[in-house]
Amino acid sequence: MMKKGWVVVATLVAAFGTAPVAVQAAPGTAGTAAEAAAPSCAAGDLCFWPHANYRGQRGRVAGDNPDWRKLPSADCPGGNWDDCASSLANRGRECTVYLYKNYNYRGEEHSLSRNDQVPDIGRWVPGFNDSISSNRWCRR
Ligand SMILES: [Ca+2]
Repeated sequence: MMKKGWVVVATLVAAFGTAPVAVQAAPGTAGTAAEAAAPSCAAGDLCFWPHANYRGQRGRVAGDNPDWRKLPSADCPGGNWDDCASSLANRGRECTVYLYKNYNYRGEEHSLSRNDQVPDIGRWVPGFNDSISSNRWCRR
């Protein structure tokens, strides 16, 4: 067994002399990209922004909201969050959040898992940018 083990090590060194560099580089690159895109959003909240890449004045909710017209925002064209969100982050404590194109949890629906985020809704789901009008948490 000992002899076989030495043979394996020798083969690995010979065949993969540059492998350790590649193995180290891959996780480092992924970590850097994730950190650069990390949005600022408090625990327990669903956060959203009027522009892609978490830009503009951040909005937040912690519960279900059947009508985003009731969520004011000076940074949205209509003065409220209806049809305004372009990026999202789910920092809820329990579950997935469901997002709806229309009021009262109707119309096109898309879900965002807990601790997940979307830097650009238009790239995430074409046609869903600037269209969210209600949200609720967990599947019921
Ligand atoms: Ca809408």
